[in-house]
Amino acid sequence: MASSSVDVKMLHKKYIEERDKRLHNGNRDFIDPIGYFPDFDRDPWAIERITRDAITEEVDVVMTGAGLAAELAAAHLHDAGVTNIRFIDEAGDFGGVWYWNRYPGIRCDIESYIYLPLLEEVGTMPREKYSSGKEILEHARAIARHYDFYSKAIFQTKITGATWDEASDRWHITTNRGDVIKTRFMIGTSGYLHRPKFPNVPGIMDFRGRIFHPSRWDFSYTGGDSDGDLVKLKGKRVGLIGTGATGIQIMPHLAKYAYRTYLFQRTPAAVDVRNNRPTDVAWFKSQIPGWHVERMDNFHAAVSGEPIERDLVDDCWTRAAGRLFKSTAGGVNSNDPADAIEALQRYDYELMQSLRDRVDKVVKDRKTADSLKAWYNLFCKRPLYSDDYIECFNEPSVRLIDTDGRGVERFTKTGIVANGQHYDLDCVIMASGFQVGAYEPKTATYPIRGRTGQTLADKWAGGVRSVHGLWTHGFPNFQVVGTILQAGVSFNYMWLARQHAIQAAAMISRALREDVASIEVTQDAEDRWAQTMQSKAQDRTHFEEECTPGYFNNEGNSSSPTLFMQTYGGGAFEYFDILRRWRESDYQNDTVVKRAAQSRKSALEPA
Ligand code: N01
Repeated sequence: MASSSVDVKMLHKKYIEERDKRLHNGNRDFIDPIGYFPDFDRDPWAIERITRDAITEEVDVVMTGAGLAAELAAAHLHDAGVTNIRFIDEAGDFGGVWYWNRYPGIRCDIESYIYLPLLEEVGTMPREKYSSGKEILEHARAIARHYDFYSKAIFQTKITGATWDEASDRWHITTNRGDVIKTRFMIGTSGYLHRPKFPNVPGIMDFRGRIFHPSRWDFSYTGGDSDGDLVKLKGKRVGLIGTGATGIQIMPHLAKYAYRTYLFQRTPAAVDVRNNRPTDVAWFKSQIPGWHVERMDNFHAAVSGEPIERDLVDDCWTRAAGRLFKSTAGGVNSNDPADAIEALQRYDYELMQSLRDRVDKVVKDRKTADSLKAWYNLFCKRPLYSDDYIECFNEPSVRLIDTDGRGVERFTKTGIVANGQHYDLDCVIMASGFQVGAYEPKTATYPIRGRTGQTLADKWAGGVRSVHGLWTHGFPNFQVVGTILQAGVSFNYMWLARQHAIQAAAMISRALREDVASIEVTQDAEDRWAQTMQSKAQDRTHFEEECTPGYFNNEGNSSSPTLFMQTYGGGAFEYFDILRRWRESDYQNDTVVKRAAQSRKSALEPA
């Protein structure tokens, strides 16, 4: 870190001033583009429309999605001997977010050796320390081939409803292809980053140029592919909105190809170096069996500030988060003396100052450099890493339109108005994020009706209520994989999804072996988990209130609990231990288990 001394008082004042600008300005309302923008009702990657007859069948398990979390769940089921399964996905292939998001520059910011699931099982060696989206998609396909998942998947198929039938103890799933699929168990694997959002900027529907979200990139308009080479942008004026993980990956490619690229910035991104590099083949081949999970555990221990002998991943995440996240998550705030908190805050100030110093070193134009400096604590937003984002502001084609926290004012037919000035544009790319959050109700596209006929969206309208974030009363034989609310979290989403997959496979395979018709968590168990969540809650209120708005702190709206405050506060290791103890017990205190004989009897009874 470059800077050793910082003016703490000045920085605190500056951070609050910058936060206030954004709290009271800038349009933070969003619209769901689905139904408004035709791009969202079609699949840009579909080579052809699959034609097939409607399916009527009965299986043991349905995965409501075919992303990496679904593949993990299915792989663990496979290992437990459960193979009568089905994946249903609107997409045309496996991959989930990596199927839809193919924008230029897409790359995972978590190390490939811990992010990519099932590396040892499938025998994949990632090409680089941080994989491209293309490579991750290839790996998703390799997993599917390895486990013969293609024969179990129906793609380009939207689920239209899932209803629990108490008489037969089956979920009845219907689709837009006329399918009726009955299943004993249903695993919710639709992820939490599949619903894009557009800011509700006045006039957005009036814009007559090309406008799209990165998760529906239009390469027929830009040319190129996810590696870049956007040759059709030559001569075009392009506007980019968004300085999150997505926006900063796209920007260098626009800068290289468009005649003019305008970045409409509401909040500057805090960007550290990525330092990507090719995999050392000899090192990779020297890993001994079991290395993959060990490395994932080591990463999480490092970023949680747990004691470790050696930081195996050794990147910007482990170096910064190890010291900072534990404190900002409340661990230090609640237990440590005030001087420890002060020391950590000082470390955060210094780290952020080093990022601002880097901007000064790289960017030639002083005004642009000043505008690119981020004034907030590192974990107010997801930390960002790039080796070409800051650098691209030296390109003569690039214009940074710093709206000083206000965001763009409005769209017109021909462009965007920001800071009172009109910018003529041929194309606007809305890297404005996703509806991050719960599996339901925010992101649901179809009703899931439980035992009483209530939908999950209705049940969770006031907040998620569950056991471990995975099971919920009134919805038998239904488990979510890869959820974050009421569950333990990790910056490595795949590590979390793996634990959920292990849980689902253990519970389902055991139920099938023991001829169990249904398992449902009790209301009492749900209430006890709510109490546990409360007793373990990390109080991040002070930290998050001082943050610049973003999806970590409900866009600055403190009237409801923020994302992290709804996650298990005891940490992921402790949470995983709770899951393990639960599945190794007979969980009878928490569930109502119905045997198959009981179910057949009830099915024969008149309604
Ligand atoms: O979205 P975001 P994202 N005017 O919500 C801006 C994952 N991911 O798609 O900062 C102007 O982070 C908004 O501005 P501000 C990852 O989990 C992972 O980039 O709020 N600007 C912000 O800059 C990530 O966290 C990888 O002021 C407006 C941006 O839009 C999540 O996806 C890679 C605006 C939204 O940022 C989402 O990232 C990529 C307006 N009216 C993504 N409205 C990995 O590598 C919004 N913005 C694993």
